Amino acid sequence: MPQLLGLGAMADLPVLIVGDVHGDLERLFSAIKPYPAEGWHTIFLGDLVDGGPFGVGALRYARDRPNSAALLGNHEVLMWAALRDRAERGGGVHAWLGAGGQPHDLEELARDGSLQAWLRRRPAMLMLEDRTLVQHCDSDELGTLIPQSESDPVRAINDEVCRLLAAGDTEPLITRMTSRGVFQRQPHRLQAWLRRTGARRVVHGHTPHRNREPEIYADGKAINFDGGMGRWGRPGAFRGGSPRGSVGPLPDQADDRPIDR
Ligand SMILES: [Mn+2]
Repeated sequence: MPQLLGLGAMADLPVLIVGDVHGDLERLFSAIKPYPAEGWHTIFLGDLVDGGPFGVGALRYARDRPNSAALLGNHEVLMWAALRDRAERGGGVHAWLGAGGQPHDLEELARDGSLQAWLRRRPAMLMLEDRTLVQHCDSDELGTLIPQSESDPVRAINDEVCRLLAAGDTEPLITRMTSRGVFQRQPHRLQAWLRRTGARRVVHGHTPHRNREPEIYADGKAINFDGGMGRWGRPGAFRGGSPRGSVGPLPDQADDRPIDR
């Protein structure tokens, strides 16, 4: 059963993955209802905000749900840039509004210092005990933030993302996290990414699929949990998809071959 490295008691629980919510708290609640918090280790894939009306509510839910971890999505970074530029209504605000940002959510985040402190410490990726790598984007581009020689790329990327967020330097993150479809289009980059991180497979959100179950591809080496669940979503994106395409247990890994390094 897939488990998260180094989480003590939580490691005994099966893993529940929650893909992009985009402010649709109502659909999130109905999709997650069959999975009580005490029975699951829940991992939110990011993009909880923007599109729908309850982005900050979704952030607070992910923060407060027991036995949970929440990853950073590109929309959380866009919102972080909007918060930085809020006083002068600068470029970060315009970019975020264009991506579906909800002004009332920004006001709510601006009033909540402890939520801000939580948000800027979100990891970009996590490695589970079964060597499943969990991240928001279906791309390897965050890897360019750190040297190729780095021995623990997941930790180094998370450290660098944390440093950039604290410094308000969001552009390097936004450009890299907007990238999508890389693993689907360029399987050799997926292979190289798995080799570099020491992962057997990657679980991601970010690019809506239209299946009624999470989309398994590349011979099981990648699983997409963004089923376009949010009814509002990102402007122009597929929306209102099957909640079961976005929320469900992490499948056990059929393939137990050694890591191909
Ligand atoms: Mn995204």
